[in-house]
Amino acid sequence: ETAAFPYTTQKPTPGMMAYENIQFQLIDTPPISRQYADPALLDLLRRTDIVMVMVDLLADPIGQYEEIMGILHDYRIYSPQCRLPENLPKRPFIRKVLVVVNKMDRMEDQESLEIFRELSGIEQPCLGLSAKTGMKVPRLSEILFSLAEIVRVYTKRPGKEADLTTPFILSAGSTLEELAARIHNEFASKLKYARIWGRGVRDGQMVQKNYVMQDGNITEFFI
Ligand SMILES: Nc1nc2c(ncn2[C@@H]2O[C@H](COP(=O)(O)OP(=O)(O)OP(=O)(O)O)[C@@H](O)[C@H]2O)c(=O)[nH]1
Ligand SMILES: [Mg+2]
Repeated sequence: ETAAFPYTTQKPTPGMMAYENIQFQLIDTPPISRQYADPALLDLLRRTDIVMVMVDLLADPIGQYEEIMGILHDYRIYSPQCRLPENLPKRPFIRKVLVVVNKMDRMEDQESLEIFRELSGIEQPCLGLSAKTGMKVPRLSEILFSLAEIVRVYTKRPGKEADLTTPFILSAGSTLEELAARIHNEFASKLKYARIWGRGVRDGQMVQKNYVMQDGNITEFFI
């Protein structure tokens, strides 16, 4: 739901964003500001994978960015790029932050975005887009995919085709053994080797349990 007046979004509202054959769950939230930052909402942010900070290019984006980051810091939510204060009373919540600068409707706005980047000294990943014209909106799902640090892998039976519509999602760096364990605990202990197709391997290359799965790999298990 959108409207020209503020406080349209009153409670966290989930939605999905497609990226190739997977979907990200996005949660649209009410705004936060120095006047009103709902502690329950900040608690939700502490538990998300990626915090997307939306700022409006046409309404003091640097002020908005600094205000939001300040509130996140008050709740001990820090992006991996931030230097942590030395005297934190409790453990910090390190959360990836993506800053999205919206309302880049015109070509000239590119320059304003550069000024925003320079003057804010922003260290987090930052994407300028226009929800209105759709400019750079497809880039958003690509950036979310790379920030998520996940790989999509597929399994097949010998002599059969893999089902490429329903990948297993693993965190980047996961091994063949971890994929096997995801399918069945017992499977991981019985696993002898696998054949792999896709990025970084010869077609049907034999690999061991410690092989690090790559995005798009197709796997045939041998037990
Ligand atoms: N020019 C322009 N206007 C936009 C763009 N995206 C959103 N808007 C307008 O900005 C206004 C606010 O949009 P919302 O989606 O309600 O913004 P919000 O931040 O969710 O606002 P609240 O839910 O009220 O906190 C609406 O009038 C939108 O039409 C854009 O890319 N360019
Ligand atoms: Mg809203």
